[in-house]
Amino acid sequence: MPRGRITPKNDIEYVSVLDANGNLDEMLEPSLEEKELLELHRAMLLTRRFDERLLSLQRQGKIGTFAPVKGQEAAQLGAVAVLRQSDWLVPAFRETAALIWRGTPLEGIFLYNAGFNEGGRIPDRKNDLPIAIPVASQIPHAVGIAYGMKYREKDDVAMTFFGDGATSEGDFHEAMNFAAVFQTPTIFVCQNNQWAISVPRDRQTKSATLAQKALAYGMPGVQVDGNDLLAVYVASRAAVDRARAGDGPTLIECVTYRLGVHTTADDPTKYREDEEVEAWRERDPLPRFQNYLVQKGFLADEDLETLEEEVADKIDAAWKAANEEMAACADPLHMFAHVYDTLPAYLAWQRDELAAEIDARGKGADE
Ligand SMILES: Cc1ncc(C[n+]2csc(CCOP(=O)(O)OP(=O)(O)O)c2C)c(N)n1
Repeated sequence: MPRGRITPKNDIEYVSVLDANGNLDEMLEPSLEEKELLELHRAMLLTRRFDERLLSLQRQGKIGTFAPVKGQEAAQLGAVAVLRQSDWLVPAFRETAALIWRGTPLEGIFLYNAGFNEGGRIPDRKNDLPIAIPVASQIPHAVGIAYGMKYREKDDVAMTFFGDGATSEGDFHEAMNFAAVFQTPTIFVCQNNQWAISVPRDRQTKSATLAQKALAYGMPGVQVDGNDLLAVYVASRAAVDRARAGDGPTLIECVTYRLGVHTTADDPTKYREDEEVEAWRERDPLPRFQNYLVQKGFLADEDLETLEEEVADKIDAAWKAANEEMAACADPLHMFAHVYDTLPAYLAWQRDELAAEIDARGKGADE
């Protein structure tokens, strides 16, 4: 009986292109045009300011709870930047940057967070799934869609996003297993932002990396600096090219950090140290990418001022449009409008009951 060692063939690659100050490793720089880089920067700035506005509106009681994206913009934008419009985006609940890049209108995101179903509407001809709240539930959906793409002999891919906490859920493991066995064109983007609400990464897994979980299932895993948009882009480009070529799924671990609250319902000062947050703040993806663009000669201070104004105007206009739509949907009966094509009898009954109640109260007020 032999007793030896089995040495798995694969290992984990680590990719970083920009250092903490935005200095470039020229050997690894992806070939992106100035225009594309500036579009990505615009989306990053817009997302940052939009996220800040959402937080301010939530604190004023004008929208409900939401999950801020601050700090994770590069991890999302670097990944979705390689998608075609016909590819599929399968988000969780923190993917504001990805949604904005894919063309979800800001007013829709405002509406959704203000509790209006209308905000969850996916724009026509966009292959994006709605926001998924149950942790990891979206991951099998992405694999199913990718399987469908393969079955139909299309070369579209499905990209899904999730956090470090999601890798402890059964859905993650079942999805990874199925994807590898059936070589589905799925890109798994794990945003390891170090915390699952108050559970730190070292209570989530004993693995040295999250990327290495891919190896157990028989697919490539890569770890990247998730605060470096170019590193995420390089890894995602390779993963998407592989998937389109019929070579199956990839797991990308973006090492990043949630700079703000988990959602507006928690207080992170109760469970994490200020020093940790400060250390990560120095690696903020936004100034880092801006430094890179300045060094390339693509961005000057005046450009930034103009862009800040343009972004602020866009957000103001979207909030105005969202308010108009909210006013148009203010009738409580509106909640029955888009749930079903044909309302089931029990809901039609509830709607009629509510209408009668409103009518009766209205009459009461007149008396
Ligand atoms: C199945 C399920 N369990 C618990 C929750 C409550 N919950 C919401 S977010 C969250 C933590 C998620 O952490 P992670 O996957 O790392 O993503 P992050 O929030 O850090 O982006 C939990 C436990 C939920 N939404 N769904």
